[in-house]
Amino acid sequence: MKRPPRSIFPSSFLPFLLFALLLYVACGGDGGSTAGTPSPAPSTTEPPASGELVKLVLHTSDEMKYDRKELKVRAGTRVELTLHHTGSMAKAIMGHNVVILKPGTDINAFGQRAMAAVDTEYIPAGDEIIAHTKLIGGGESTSITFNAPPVGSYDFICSFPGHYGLMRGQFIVE
Ligand SMILES: [Cu+2]
Repeated sequence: MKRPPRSIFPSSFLPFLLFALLLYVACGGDGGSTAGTPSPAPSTTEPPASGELVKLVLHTSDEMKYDRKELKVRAGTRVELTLHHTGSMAKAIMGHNVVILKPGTDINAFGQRAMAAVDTEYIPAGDEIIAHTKLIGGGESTSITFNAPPVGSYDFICSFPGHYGLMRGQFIVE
């Protein structure tokens, strides 16, 4: 009959051993990934609630205009909207975004409030917005993904100060 041998280490040795092991793992015992623990991919593109993913693209430049006046999707689709700014002017001078507004929104009133919302890059507080991209400058691109709203016609604008008069179009769901 064997009895387990009595530990040859003093009991205070065990915490030290665990600490050394942790240190080894933390320092990249697997061969040195410096990026830390792998993080999941950005969750901006959740799986569609229903229907297919439809990709829409808008281009802008150093002029105050979009290359399209109309965007069209079918009801029930998930929409990926990408905005490209092909100009070279800085965001603070010629920034652009896309803001899709609920039906019945007073664009002028919204645009005036947007102008004052400097801290949130011209996205005012309120409930008129269905979806919006972030504000970008020349050479940048940005995408958003959202579920198409119900059948209808929705205004979209650029909410950068002074742009909504020219930068606007219709987002149509049919
Ligand atoms: Cu703009």
